[in-house]
Amino acid sequence: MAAVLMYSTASCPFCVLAERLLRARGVADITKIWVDLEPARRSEMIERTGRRTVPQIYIGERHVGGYDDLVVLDRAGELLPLLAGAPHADAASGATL
Ligand SMILES: N[C@@H](CCC(=O)N[C@@H](CS)C(=O)NCC(=O)O)C(=O)O
Repeated sequence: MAAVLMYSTASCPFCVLAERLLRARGVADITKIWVDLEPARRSEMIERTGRRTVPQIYIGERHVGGYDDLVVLDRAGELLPLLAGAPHADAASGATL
């Protein structure tokens, strides 16, 4: 299964929802980065993702986005293959990665 990383804060309902969905899809391990405790990691998140809100979720090398993006991916039937490590089409280039 692909590695899952989530930038989070302790008081973040969307982070709870994202974790719940990932667990429901069989994800056992989520690497959490607590940006409320580590300001440098918040800067890293913003620089890396271009976004300021949490959660910000990575599955493997792919930046999925926040909870709403995760739901879109799930409803499109793309979350499980991504978690399984299957190649995916890059939205920007259309290339299969
Ligand atoms: N549409 C976003 C909403 C995310 C959101 O609003 N997150 C809140 C925390 S639950 C947030 O980051 N607020 C700004 C902040 O904490 O600096 C998503 O689904 O992930």
